[in-house]
Amino acid sequence: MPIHIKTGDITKEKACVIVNAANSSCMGGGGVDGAIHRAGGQAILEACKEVRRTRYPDGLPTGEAVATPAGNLPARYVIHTVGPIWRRCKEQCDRLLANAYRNSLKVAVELGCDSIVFPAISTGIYGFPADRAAKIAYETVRRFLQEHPDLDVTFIFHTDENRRVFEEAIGR
Ligand code: AR6
Repeated sequence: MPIHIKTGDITKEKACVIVNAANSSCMGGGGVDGAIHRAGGQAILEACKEVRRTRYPDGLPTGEAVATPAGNLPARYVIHTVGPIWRRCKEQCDRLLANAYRNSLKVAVELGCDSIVFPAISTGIYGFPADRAAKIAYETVRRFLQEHPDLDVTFIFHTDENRRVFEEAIGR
C-alpha cells in the first residue's frame, strides 16, 4: 500500500481513523486538536473524559495513543496521541515522536481499520522541527507497513509549504 501525502483539512477526511495531535489532558486545545473537537462535537469530548476517568486519570503520557468515536466527523474514529514538546524533551524527542506514530498505528490495527490519516504531530505549537519530524514520521510508518501492508496511510498538511518541507525531508 503506498503512503499518501496531501494538503488539506484533516477534519474533512473520510478515513476509518484520523489522528489528533492532542495534549495529555485530552480535553482539546488549539491547532489541529481544536479543529477536531470543534468539528466533531461534544461526543469526542465526552469519550475523552471517559478515557481520562477509566484509563489515564493523570493524563495521557507523551507517545501514547487512545481511540474515541469521531462524533460528527466523516471519519469513524479519532486516535488521540500526544507528541513531545520540542523544548522539553531533549534527547528523548525523536523516540517519543516515533512512539506517537507507532502507537497510533497499533491502535488503528486493533480497531480493525484499513485507513489512517496523520497530521504533522508536534510540528505546530509543540515546536518540533518539521524536517526532522518528517523523517521520523515517514520511517516509522514505512517500517510498520512492512508488517501491515494492507493499511492505507495518509500524511495530511494544512499548507502546501508544510507539505513541501515534508516531501523534501523524505526525498520525494
Ligand atoms: N488539518 C490538518 N493539519 C492541521 C490542521 C487541520 N485542520 N490544523 C492544524 N494543522 P498543532 P502540535 C497542522 O499545533 O504541534 C494543541 O493546542 C499544523 O499546521 O495542531 O502537536 C494541542 O492541544 C501543524 O503542522 O499540534 C496541544 O496542546 C500540525 O497540524 C498542542 O497544540 C500540528 O500542529 C499540540 O501541538
